[in-house]
Amino acid sequence: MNIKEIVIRRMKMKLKAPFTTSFGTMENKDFLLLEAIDEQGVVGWGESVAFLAPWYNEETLQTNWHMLEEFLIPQILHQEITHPDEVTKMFQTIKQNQMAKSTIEGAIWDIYAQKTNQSLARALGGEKEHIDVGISIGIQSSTSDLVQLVDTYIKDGFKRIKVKIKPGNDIEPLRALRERFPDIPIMADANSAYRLEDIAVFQELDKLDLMMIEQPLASDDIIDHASLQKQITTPICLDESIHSLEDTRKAVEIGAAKIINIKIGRVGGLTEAKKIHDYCQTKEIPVWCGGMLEAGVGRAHNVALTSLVNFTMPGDTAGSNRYFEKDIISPEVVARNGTIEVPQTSGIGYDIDREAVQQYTTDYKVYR
Ligand code: OSB
Ligand code: MG
Repeated sequence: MNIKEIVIRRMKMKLKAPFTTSFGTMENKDFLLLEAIDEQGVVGWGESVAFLAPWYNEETLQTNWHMLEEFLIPQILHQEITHPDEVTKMFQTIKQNQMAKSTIEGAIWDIYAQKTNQSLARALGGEKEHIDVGISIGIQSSTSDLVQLVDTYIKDGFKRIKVKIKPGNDIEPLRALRERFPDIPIMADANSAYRLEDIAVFQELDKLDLMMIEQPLASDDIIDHASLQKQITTPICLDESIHSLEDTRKAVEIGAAKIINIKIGRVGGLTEAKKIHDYCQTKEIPVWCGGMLEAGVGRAHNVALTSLVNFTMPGDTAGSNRYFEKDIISPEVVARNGTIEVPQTSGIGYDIDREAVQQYTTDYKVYR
């Protein structure tokens, strides 16, 4: 393929409910949507998972646009590409900025799957026809609200419940949940809000038979994660710390994580995500697919990736209707009884709803 045109759109979609993490509350999902068109008119889509503000990692919607416009798009336009794995190599001289890189790489994978007449899932080597999904719940204003919400999600069939925690809002809500739901898989995600000195909190959480604790400590401190893991039996799962296969290898080798959350954007794209999956499989480290409150395109990529066999734990990618009144794909991603069907049609397997895309677009630019 040879990409002759790329369109970047800035999107704004209202979330059905505000989402609160240890860093703050999001009311809208603001993101970049990328459309790439090749010389034969085949169209591929990519979605940036960078947020408006750099609270999750250092990338933002604007830094992604800057990187795409100044460095990444010029490397891709009018170049012959035979396989999406080549994109990682084309970006090799550009440091970091994984989410920006992943935005283009995802679109190239979509085009590649279409041109080879297969679903994105199959193109990646995925075999599963259904994937299990859990749900990630933001911090609630009261424990009784949380318990009630979890009750409805369990009735919806979600395969595990993830709860966001922050200092002062951790042991009490988790203990209440465990008392009310003794047998369901529950986990906590701290989004880096703690330090090793907070060990007392983790020793209490360790008594609640949690499935895992996700990213308790700073993103750049896998050494402290290894110390923490030695002191608790609940598995630690790393999210923000993992940007590459190399990060994964080091974390696993020093015992900083027993489970890895793979996010396509955070690791620079599907090619690297697949490498991490394969490595973890050889080390018998389970992986699951994290979420970034994606709209339809990012959600479709997550579904395809999760069809790989070592995604043995339920991911965070719920159906479109958990997040938005109306998504930008048709049909929307549907979770029924905690499972999503992996589409078998060519490419990402969902059509783009161009009317919806236009409705949510607040700015755009075309590159040729
Ligand atoms: O840490 O996994 C996270 C949402 C935004 C930013 C970071 C995270 C999350 C979630 C929600 O946990 C995942 C989802 O439902 O898409
Ligand atoms: Mg997380």
